[in-house]
Order: sequence, then C-alpha cells, then structure tokens
Amino acid sequence: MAKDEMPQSDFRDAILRHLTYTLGKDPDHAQLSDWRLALSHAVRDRIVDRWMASTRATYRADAKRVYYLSMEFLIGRLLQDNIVNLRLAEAAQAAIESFGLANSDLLLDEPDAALGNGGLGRLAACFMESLATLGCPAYGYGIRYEHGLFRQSFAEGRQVEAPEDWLDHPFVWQFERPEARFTLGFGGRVATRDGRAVWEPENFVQAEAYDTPVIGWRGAWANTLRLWAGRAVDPFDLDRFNAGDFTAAAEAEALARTISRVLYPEDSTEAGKRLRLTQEYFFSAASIRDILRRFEAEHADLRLLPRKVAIQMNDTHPAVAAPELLRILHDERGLPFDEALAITRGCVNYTNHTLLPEALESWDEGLFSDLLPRHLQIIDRIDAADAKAHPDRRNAARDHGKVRMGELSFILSNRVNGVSALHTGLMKTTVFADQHRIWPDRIVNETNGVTPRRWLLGCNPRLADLITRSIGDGWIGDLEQLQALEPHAADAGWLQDFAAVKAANKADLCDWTTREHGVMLNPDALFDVQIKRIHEYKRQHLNILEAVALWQEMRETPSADWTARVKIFGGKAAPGYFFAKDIIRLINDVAAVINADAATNEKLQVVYLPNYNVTLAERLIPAADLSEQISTAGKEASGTGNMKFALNGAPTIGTLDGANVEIRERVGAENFFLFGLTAEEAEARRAVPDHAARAVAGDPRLTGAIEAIRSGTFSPGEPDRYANIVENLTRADYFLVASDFADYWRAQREVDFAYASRSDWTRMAALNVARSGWFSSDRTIRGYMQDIWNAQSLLGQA
Ligand code: DL6
Repeated sequence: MAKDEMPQSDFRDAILRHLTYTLGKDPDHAQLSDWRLALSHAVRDRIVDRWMASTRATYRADAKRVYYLSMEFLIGRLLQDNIVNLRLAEAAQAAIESFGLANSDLLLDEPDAALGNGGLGRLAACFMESLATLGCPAYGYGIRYEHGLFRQSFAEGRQVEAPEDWLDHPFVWQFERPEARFTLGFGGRVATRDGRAVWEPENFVQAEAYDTPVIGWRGAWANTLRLWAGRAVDPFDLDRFNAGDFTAAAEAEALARTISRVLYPEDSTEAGKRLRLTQEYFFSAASIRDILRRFEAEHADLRLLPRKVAIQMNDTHPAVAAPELLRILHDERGLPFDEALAITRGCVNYTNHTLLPEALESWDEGLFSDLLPRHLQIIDRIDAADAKAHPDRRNAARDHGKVRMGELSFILSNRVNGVSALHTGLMKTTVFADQHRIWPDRIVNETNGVTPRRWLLGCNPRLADLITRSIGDGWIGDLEQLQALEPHAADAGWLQDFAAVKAANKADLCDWTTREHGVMLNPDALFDVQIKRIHEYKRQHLNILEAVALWQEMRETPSADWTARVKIFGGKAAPGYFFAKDIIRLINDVAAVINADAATNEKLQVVYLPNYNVTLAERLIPAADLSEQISTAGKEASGTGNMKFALNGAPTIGTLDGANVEIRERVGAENFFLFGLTAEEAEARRAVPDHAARAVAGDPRLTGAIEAIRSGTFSPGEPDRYANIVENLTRADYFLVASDFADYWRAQREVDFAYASRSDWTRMAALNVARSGWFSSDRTIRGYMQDIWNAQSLLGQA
C-alpha cells in the first residue's frame, strides 16, 4: 500500500482536538458519530491547505478553468475517499483503533450522499475526482438537494419510497458561503428600452453557495464542488407575522427552499414540470453569474472568455446556461448578438447521455416562456439565424410548440460528445443526424471511465494490496499499468492468491447479508450481480426470466451437474415508472418461491438487496463473479458499472451495447460472454411483425417461464398480478427480451461451464483486471481536456 504521509501521533492528537474543541465532546462520552465527525474534521484540515494552494496557483497562472454543470453529483460517502487520496489510511486506522473503535464502523457511519439517480451522477463524481487528480483547475456546479434519491425498502415485494435525509446529520465537508449569493429572476415580461430588450422578472429567489473541496490522488491538487441552495430574497415578512398569519410570514422562504428540496421531483404534473425547469434555470443561472464574476474580477475584455472558461453541460439539464450566458453578454454587457453568440459557443460544450426519446428533454413553450420569456426570444433568434445560414436544416430548437433542449444544446455548443464509441456513432446517425450533417466536426467521443481510487483501491483493499505487492503502486495514478499483471495471470500460485481475494470478499458479503438482511448466501456459488436503475431497456426482466427457466430445468433434471448460482439484484425504479415497479415486485416474488424450494435452493438463490446506492455498490462489486450488462443493444449509452465490475475481476455477460463493446475489445472476446442482437439487428427485428410472439413460441424454455408467471406460480391467488409484463413480453416487447432470450440462455450455460473449471475462470477474471486500465476516468478527463476544453494541468504548481 501507499505509505501514509503523516505521523500517527499527530493525527491522533488532531482527532482528539476536534472532538474536544470543534464538537465540544468529552472523549469519555463521545458517540460513534462524534468520533467520525472528529476524524472527518482532522482529515478536512489536511485538505484545506492544498485546496487554497490550488486556487492560488490557478489565479497565479491565469489558467483556463473548467466548469462542470450537472444536476447530479452522486458522491456517496466522502470520508474514506479523502483518507485514501491523502494517503492517511494507515494513520487513520491506527488512530481510530487506539481509541478502541473499529475503522470500518466509523467509515460506515457517514451518510451516503445520494445526490443523483445513477450513471450520469456517479460519472460526475468520478470526473470531479479525476479533475483534481490531474490538476485541472475545475469547479463542479450543482444543487444542494436537502433530500437526495429516495430510500427504498420492500413491502410484500413492492418498492416503498421514503425521503432520504443526508442533511439531518452535519455534513463536515461543506463550507457555507453566505456571502456568495445571487438573486435570480423568473417570469415577468420583456420590455424594450432604447431599442434594447430588457427582461423584467416578476419573481426572485436567491442561490446560496456551499463549497465542498475535492482532493485528488496523493493530495496534490484540490478543486471545488459548489452546490446551490434556494433562499428567499426576503425570508420573513414581519408585518404578516404581526398580523397573526404566521404561515404566510414564512411562505417566501418555504417556496425558495422548495427549489433545492428534492432531487428529480416527480414531473408528471404541471407543477412538477415547472419545478424541474425552475431547478434547471436556478442552478445554471447562478453558476453562469459566478463564472462571469470570477472572470471579470481578472479580465476586462469579454472576448477572452473562451480562452479562460470551458463550460461542460452534463446532459441537457443545464442547457439554459447557454442562452443565459448569451443573454447576459448581449442584454446586460451590451455585446452585439452575433459576438455574444460566438463567445457563448466558444465556451459551452454538451455531453449527451441517452438516445432514449423519452429522456430527451423538451419543454412546453407556454411553460418555458412563462418562466423564461427573454430566453425564448433569444432561442428564436438563434433558430432564425441558423435557418438562414442552413436553409436545408430540419431541426430547430423551438419546434411544434416545444423547446427542445438537445437541439438547443447542440446549436450552442463548441463540442458535443457521446460517452462510448457506439453511442457517439449512433448520435451521428440518429438523434443528431441533421446537426451532424451541418456541423460534421462538432461531435466527438469520450468513452466514460471510473476513478480507480474509489472503485478499486478504496472499495477492494484486498485486491488493491495484491496488485500493489505484484506490480508496485503506480497503477493507482496510472491505471494502464495494470497491464503488468498479465504475466502473473499465467502463474498458478498468483492466481490462487487472486482467487483467495475474491473468496474473502464474497465471505464478507455473506456475513453482511446474514447480519443486515437475515439472508444466508452460499459462498461457493457463482455470484451473478445486476445492479443499476430498474428500466425496461436494462432488462432486469430478461435476467429474472432466465432464473425462472433455470429453476424449472433444475427441477426437471435435478441430477444434472448444475453450477450453483446466487443471482443478486439491486436498483431503484423511478416512483412513477409502474412497469419498472412491477419488475421489482416480480423479482421479489420469484425470489421468495425459488429460495423456499428445498429441491433447488442449494444450487439457485435469488436475492434483491434494497436501497441500492454507492455504498452498496462498493460492497457488491468486489464480491461479484459475473457482471450482468444485458441492455438491448443501442439503448445503454455507455454504462460505468460494467467498467467497475471488470476492474474488480468479474467478467461480463453482455450485449454489444454502450461501452460493453470497448470492454470486450480490451479484455478479449474469450474473456467476455457475449449474446444478443446487435443494435442494427435489433432495429431490423422490431420491424418484423409479431417478433415477440414468434420468439416466445419458438422457445419452450421461455414459454414455460412466461407461463409460470402468467399462471400465478409466483403470485398465488393473484395470477393477473403480472399481466402487464406477460402482455408486453408476448405482444409488444420493444426491448426484445423474447428475441434475445435463447441466446442469453446459451451464454449463461457457457458461464456455468466456465465457472466449473475454476482455475480457468480465475485466469479470465484476472485478465479482466489486467486489461481494464483504459477505463480510468483519468483517461476520460485527459480526453476532455485535450479534445473539448483545451485545458492544461497545473499539477506541481500548487
Ligand atoms: O454517461 C453516464 C451514464 C451512462 O453510462 C449510461 O449508459 C446512461 O444511461 C446514463 N444516462 C443517463 C440519462 N440521463 N439523462 N438525461 O443517466 O449516463
């Protein structure tokens, strides 16, 4: 392991000092959370100096800054990350243990900050860490939600949602910045004065900044994650209070706080949509003001902006940032429109994370103009200029009564990127084909990556240790060095050590599921894991159908030499996505029946672990044998879970979708279980009439599995419970579950066969690790710095 930088006694003293003087607690009476907070303060102290030094170095160098605008930063717990990156792991552990406490208890006491839904938000968190590791001066801008992604539990197999409450506990890492506030307007009208448009908003709120430092590997550089909270301009109406209307007196504050109250408010209602667009403008506009304030403190000439500022819009959620910047440059700073447009375009870039039509944002123009009337005028003017320059253009930003954020983002960006090679290619031929024809150089690819500090060194210390003992610790900052493991993967003794690491991780997981959930898992079984948001395109229902078919076949031929399997699921469904919620319930119902079957349960178990979050991923991924990446080809933009599993020695069973394609190319086709239609074949299959019914009729296993669900085997007394799923699979099946089932079954049996030959399996798993170095988010960020931002590293200058 990397050696700690700090003498242990100093660290111990620092913790005690914080416990006493920052928290006011007597060590004799301190609770676990007090110790955790004291430790966090001691760690934070080590970050702050480096943070300030990094900021000073950026000012000194007058460097270009990167601004990453994202509605989501799925940061999870930060204490361990910070300890790891500061190389304080040993000092911290020794200090904690000297107080008679267990290291892991303390680390796990920290709430998991779930400020995101899934891949997009977790990517943003990995990017922040890699930006700091690479010494790229950067700010993340987002929203400080009081309630992150809901907490999930199950009642009779159904998903139950409860509010998440990370801010009920002190969040040590943040610094409140009451002085950093911006007043933002909404609604109103656009007047004309002296021939110029002037927006006169009707309502106002304030955005208040909270800063969290993000430290990179070895603590050489630190950047800022700045999250905005909603505050009222006049928080308290004393006249109303004195008149006895106490609720109304605090109404403005309550309304302003609503903006940053919850992550992704349910937006099936008009009010929900309005709140969502308000959130988007709120954080985008506050961030743009902050960016301009910082720039103008040092520069008088706004034309320099593209040389000093790169703004990355993480999907279209911050898309209003672009017209907002243009508006300020033109309306408020007085630049000619074309110049303001060119400057905006020189600064702004857009990452697309999905091609699913329902996920591509568009706003009703009535709602948009109600909240942002001036922005709609600006969008119209951009559209008009575009139409003149490109008369054959088909896709306007405002079209058929909608403001289309993908088109808007594309038009206003310098670079537009996809997140895997396949996805970027599909952007060019499908959703953005028209724009690509007009601006053929604008779309670039930056395949996603994950930070190895959290997703290997932090979450899998046993494997990290084995790697470091084998090839040194250079891999932590340069993941491609994992290639040096290849010769070890041919050494039987080393492979035994590798297998022992996996076995120990699995044993830990078994202990935990027994302790926390009363579920005893067979540690000798293959741990087959699918963890991600629940969505039809991710096809958790394909996985559970295979479990049903396998169970039926095991019952029919109990004497066959079945490879024992534990199928593990984790993931949340959007509260309003009823089909996904049916899938969750089906998995739980199937699990209950299969796990209770004494004839098969030594060979097959199905477990759905509730409340999947970053912490649970950190627990499951190191213990996984098999990574399920089974989306319908063409639908998963990239995936990042797929990279984490491969990096932790779990080969993939997967389709040629998203970054699976690149994973397979790198780890080798022989170390990847491929199945299913390609994106092109999938498109063609959808055009075949009755493709679903035909696929079901042609496969007795699938017919049997669907029939079991249809007849109520898993929902006794209520056979109709899954009528929707059955109907979908046999008639519509847009996501081609039935069409891919037979090939999935085949690939799963290949997995069984391969796992039975354990030394070959271990070698395959080790080669997955050795060949996954390219999937570091450091590589991805280097790509953005070079291809998109033209930003330089200041490492060594802080
Ligand atoms: O790029 C991060 C992540 C990809 O790995 C996933 O494949 C993709 O589904 C996800 N996209 C979203 C879409 N959200 N919106 N808008 O989360 O992005």
